Amino acid sequence: MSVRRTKVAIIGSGPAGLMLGHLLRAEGIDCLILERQDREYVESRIRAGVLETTTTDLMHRLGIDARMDSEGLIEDGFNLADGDQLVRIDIKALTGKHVTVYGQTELTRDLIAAAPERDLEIVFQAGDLKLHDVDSARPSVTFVKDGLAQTIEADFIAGCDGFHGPSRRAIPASLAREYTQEYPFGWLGILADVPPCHDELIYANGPRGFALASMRSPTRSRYYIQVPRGEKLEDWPEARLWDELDGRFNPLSNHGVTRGPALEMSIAPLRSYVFETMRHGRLFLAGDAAHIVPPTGAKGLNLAASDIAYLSDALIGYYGRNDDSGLLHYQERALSRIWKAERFSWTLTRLMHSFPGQSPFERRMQIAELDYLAQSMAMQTAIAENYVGLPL
Ligand code: RFL
Ligand code: PHB
Repeated sequence: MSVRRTKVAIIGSGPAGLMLGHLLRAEGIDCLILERQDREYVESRIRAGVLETTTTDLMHRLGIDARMDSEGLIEDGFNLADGDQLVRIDIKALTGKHVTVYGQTELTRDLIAAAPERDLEIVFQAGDLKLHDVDSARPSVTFVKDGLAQTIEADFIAGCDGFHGPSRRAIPASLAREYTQEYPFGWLGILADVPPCHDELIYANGPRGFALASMRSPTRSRYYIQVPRGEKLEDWPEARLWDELDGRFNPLSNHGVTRGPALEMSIAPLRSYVFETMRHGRLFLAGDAAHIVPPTGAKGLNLAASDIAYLSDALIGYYGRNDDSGLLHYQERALSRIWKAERFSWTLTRLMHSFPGQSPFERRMQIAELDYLAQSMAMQTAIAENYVGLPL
């Protein structure tokens, strides 16, 4: 058994863990990242696509921004549709801000590639990871790497291990409160090297349910459609999905849907979830480890980034100025932003999806809300300011 010591042991090399590791190393604070998967797996996961300025600002602060700045697409607006009418939300005019389309996959690759030159150690394939004594002054993490049992003793543990990781479970249930909302559908996504059907994102709520036209670049498209919960990928040959996307987006888009072979297809369930508390002793949770939003508001990765903005400030204050106020207020600051993002994602999910058993009256309510939105600058502004991200 080998034993090492560090200041902050970070569990998980998703965006939350990687950003935290880089921010701490930039201040000379000892830390390391323990990741269950191998590097190739982490670098090929297809997930989020839309970054708020809170997230791009962090990447700029780190100076890991060259590819994001050259390849990211600045989006000044996006569209909501109720079947046959596009309502453009002019986020630039309404908020003075924009969002950036740059895949989580690319952001993760950039953060991993920059790790060696910045002396940030990432241990991939750290198996059977366990947290110990998190509410004591000497917390530790054990794991197995290449058949060898290892212990990391740390001042603090950052649980950045996503929804299924072990960190959240290291907090006794009696000290926490869980809030959950499951939705009766998931999103079936497809990534393909074909030009996007429209220059900006379209979120559509048609008679056949929700669909999203998104992109990764001028030559790479990302589409999603709503499918019932429990639907199997085998039920969706590519041609069936393209037929469905044609039907949804050809009438709405500038360029029409171009078909191409799938680089990836997957189904993700939709849920809202918040775990209160985000701190137990010397363990701090951040990102999907503590909360999940349905992807409708494009908030998951961005919330992980804002948690890390608060948590890194707190740790830097602790080590740099012997000031523990940031650590004491971490959860309160993070949760205030999280709940507002939960509210926005839930509202947009309810507005834009077909719910099984939805009454004709409820459908008319959705249409009326989209119709009202089309005419109301006040409502468009409220949507735009949430979409670009509320201030930290
Ligand atoms: P992650 O990315 O899940 O990373 C957690 C890491 O922890 C590792 N891990 C462990 N490591 C060691 N030991 C263990 N026992 C471990 N268990 C787990 C995992 O392998 C992994 O590497 O969490 P993080 O860093 O908090 O980041 C959160 C984001 O990934 C997530 O919120 C977003 O992807 C959500 N999301 C979107 N967010 C946006 O902001 N904008 C979007 O447009 C957007 N679109 C999406 C999305 C998520 C989707 N899916 C598939 C859930 C679209 C989709 C389809
Ligand atoms: C994506 O491009 O993957 C994407 C975009 C917007 C969302 C969710 C996902 O709201």
